[in-house]
Amino acid sequence: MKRLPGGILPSEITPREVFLSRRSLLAGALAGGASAVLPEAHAADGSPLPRLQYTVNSQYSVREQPTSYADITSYNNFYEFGTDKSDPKQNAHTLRPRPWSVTVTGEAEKTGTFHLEDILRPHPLEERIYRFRCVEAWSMVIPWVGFPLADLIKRFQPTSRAKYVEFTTLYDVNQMPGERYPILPWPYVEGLRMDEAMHPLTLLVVGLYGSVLPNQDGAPLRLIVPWKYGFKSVKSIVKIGFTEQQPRNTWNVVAPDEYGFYANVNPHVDHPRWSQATERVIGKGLFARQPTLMFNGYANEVAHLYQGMDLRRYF
Ligand SMILES: Nc1nc2c(c(=O)[nH]1)N[C@H]1C(S)=C(S)[C@@H](COP(=O)(O)O)O[C@H]1N2
Ligand SMILES: [Mo]
Repeated sequence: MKRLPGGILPSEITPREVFLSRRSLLAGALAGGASAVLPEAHAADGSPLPRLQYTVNSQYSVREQPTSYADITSYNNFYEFGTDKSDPKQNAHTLRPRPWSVTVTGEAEKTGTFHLEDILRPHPLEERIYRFRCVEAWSMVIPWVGFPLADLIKRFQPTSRAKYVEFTTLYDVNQMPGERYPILPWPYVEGLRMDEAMHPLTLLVVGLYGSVLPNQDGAPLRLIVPWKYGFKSVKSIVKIGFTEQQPRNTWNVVAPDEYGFYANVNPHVDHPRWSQATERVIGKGLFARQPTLMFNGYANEVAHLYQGMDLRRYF
């Protein structure tokens, strides 16, 4: 999709009526910047997804041309809906992303179960265009809409014992039919070290291309850690836990020799079954490959987190 000057996509231009009604809806929030209130209607039936209010964060965005919306929403990994790239788009209509709640547990002053609205309300949304690199050696460039995970973590006041953050996907075989089969140990879980979770690049995402996330991309709330392989970016989160011990993470449990806890994008450490030196660029044809960058191109921002660590051992 073509970008207009100022980084505005043609699809972001809303009819005046829509803009005006949204304005009155969000009047309170607008004074202090747009707040993360998801529109009421959250379609799972293929009708257009509601637009979000957000500011464009160009400081944290790459300059590359984003992958098309069609590719981002039809070439997915979401094993709860099947193992083929085309399965999630076809099957994820059974997920009901509203109403939704998130349980916060563990080593924090404030814990409990919260409506998604209450989780999101204080957080202004930003659009950030990030590189996305899957461990299977393909990549995309994606305009996410979300807010820093760090801002959410601070609200729950983790204690000094909280060394890690664990994220859990919904476990409900009625909404996620793939969970009936032992493809992975369900529910899908992931984790970050606290300093990774607090890094300003780490996002909680609610939208894509300016609209509410489609189910196949992890509605209504998913993680994005742009310097790590895609499997760290857990989808449809229902639980956030603060832990003292390193959490288990699904792909490491399944194949510990192939997938580590850190999963930092690293062209110098190959997967046991394939090279990580280059990547296929989705949307540019089967043969368009480009070199993979250390920490997926975010080395200046994140390399200090791993100073002194042997990245071959902690892969
Ligand atoms: N719950 C859950 N989260 C998940 C996965 C999954 O199968 N289940 N797949 C992961 C993998 S391997 C990748 S590459 C990304 C894909 O995100 P996308 O489909 O939005 O591009 O989601 C990650 N998060
Ligand atoms: Mo992936």
